[in-house]
Amino acid sequence: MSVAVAWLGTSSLAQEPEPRLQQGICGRIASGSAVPEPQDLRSHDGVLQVDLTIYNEKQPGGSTRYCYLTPDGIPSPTLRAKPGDLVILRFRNSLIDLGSTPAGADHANAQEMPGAWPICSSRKKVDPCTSGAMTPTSSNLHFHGLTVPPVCHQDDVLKTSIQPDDPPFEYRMHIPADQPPGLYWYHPHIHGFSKAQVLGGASGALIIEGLERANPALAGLPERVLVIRDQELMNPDAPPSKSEPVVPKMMVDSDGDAVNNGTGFGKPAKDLSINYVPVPYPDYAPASITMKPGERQLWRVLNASAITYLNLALLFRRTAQRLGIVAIDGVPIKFNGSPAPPITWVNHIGVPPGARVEFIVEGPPLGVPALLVTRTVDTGPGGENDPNRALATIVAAADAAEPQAKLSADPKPLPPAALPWIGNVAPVRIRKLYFSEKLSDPNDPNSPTTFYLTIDGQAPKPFDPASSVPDIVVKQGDVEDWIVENRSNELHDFHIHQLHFQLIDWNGVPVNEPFLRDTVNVPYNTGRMLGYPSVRLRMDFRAPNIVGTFVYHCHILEHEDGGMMGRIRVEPADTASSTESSQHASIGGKSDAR
Ligand SMILES: [Cu+2]
Repeated sequence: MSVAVAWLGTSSLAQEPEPRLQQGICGRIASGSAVPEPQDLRSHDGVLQVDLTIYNEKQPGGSTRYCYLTPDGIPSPTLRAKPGDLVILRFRNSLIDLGSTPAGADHANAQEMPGAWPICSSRKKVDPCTSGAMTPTSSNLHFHGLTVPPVCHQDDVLKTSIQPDDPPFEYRMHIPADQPPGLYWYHPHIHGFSKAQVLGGASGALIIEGLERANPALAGLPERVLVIRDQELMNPDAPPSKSEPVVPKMMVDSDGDAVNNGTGFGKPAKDLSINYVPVPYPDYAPASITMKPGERQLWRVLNASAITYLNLALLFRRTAQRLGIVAIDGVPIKFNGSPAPPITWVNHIGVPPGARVEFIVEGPPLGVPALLVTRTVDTGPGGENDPNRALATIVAAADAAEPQAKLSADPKPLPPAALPWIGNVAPVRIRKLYFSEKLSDPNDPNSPTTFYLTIDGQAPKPFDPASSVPDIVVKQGDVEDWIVENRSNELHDFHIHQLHFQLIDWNGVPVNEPFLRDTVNVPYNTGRMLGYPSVRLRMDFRAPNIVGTFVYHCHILEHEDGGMMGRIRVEPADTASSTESSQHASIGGKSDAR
């Protein structure tokens, strides 16, 4: 029995004495292990009550792990609520300043005695709602994808910051009654420190129940939550595996990460893990998942990586199998009047950092070797190396245990959509934004890079956390088209809080994507095109409870931390005007931008 028992929380395994502590407070599972399931915490009588504490811990190699634990020691539980439920999450920050703390310092006391919190009496108490503190030991929570108000104690990340000596901070929010059922997630969002905390492992899944109510074909299916995270390389100095072709000499970027070599092989910028089972470079010894032969399951996959793109495929004897996509970014593809089919069958699916995909898989027949892999992603000449790699072997066994959760066998249909399908709504306005990067020393390709997300026509400047001036003001109730360009030579990953959008055009060419996303790739600039690469997004500001100020940013978190973020204010529907982007304003969806 290994450390994996801490995950399962079943009574039959309770005799195992605190196995997680064998590896420290943010213990992980040995590579090659069975993929454990994060433990579910469900709402009862309309209320989901959770206590979560964030910890960190220095590793012998110098990297830092972060983790969320419940008082019972459950790591990064899957939070499960229904539309309309009340979520009460008491969050405690137990981060320690590892800059000034020797490696190996541990939190054993704080963890075992939840009442005994480190007290720093010299610091003046600051209201976490107005703190805005951005330090390595500050933290907060963002509920990625939820259409909840962007206010303190709900989903504000601009000012909300909880410090290690603060009392437990209560998040209290109602899941909207019309929140689409699907996979969402929670993670820290302190500007400047998001990458360190997420890369260190601070993330967890959040499921809004009822996907089978939107798609009756899912009724009764066993479901499996797979959280794929990236982390610092466990074997940074190892040469590539002998089974790999020879690749160009490894180059590093200004963050010290391996630069994309365009071959699909070579050292990755980061290792990946699947439900905290690492699959490290150079041999990528896969984790394992056991299923009944041929069994249909719903897999809910979250890319909780800080910087790593995924391109998932399921291979049986090296042949890609079909995956039945039913939801993207928490929203069923056939939902709220969208003209999508209820299931779209594909043989691979790209999942940028922050995105989710939910799909039907069929287990392999007995004796057939099967592998969940991520194929290489071309992140551009300035991007990180993201090679082909295995994630998990899929083993068929007649006596395989069922996953812990199963979709309802007898779902009640969801109420009909209250609003017209977004794809049928003409935008009232078109805005153009662009991603760009600048070397601090143009003559030194390894000098630090600054990252910008700019409104077209304005001068690029990194996100200013001290400002309270919104970059964009929109009116609740409106639908707008945003053209997001990429003027840099690496892929970026556009995300906006509080709402979803539909991808309308890709490089100026209409795409047939009758479903919603909250995170989308923006192709990189090769320098050999007439215009800049772009996406056109139909932005849905119709939900009444998104009034307030929040952010949009690149979800490659080192870019977000580096300034690639903007601030948007959604004003109540009855206010006078929103900011005009006059150069590009047009009515009725006719773009003058391309
Ligand atoms: Cu980016």
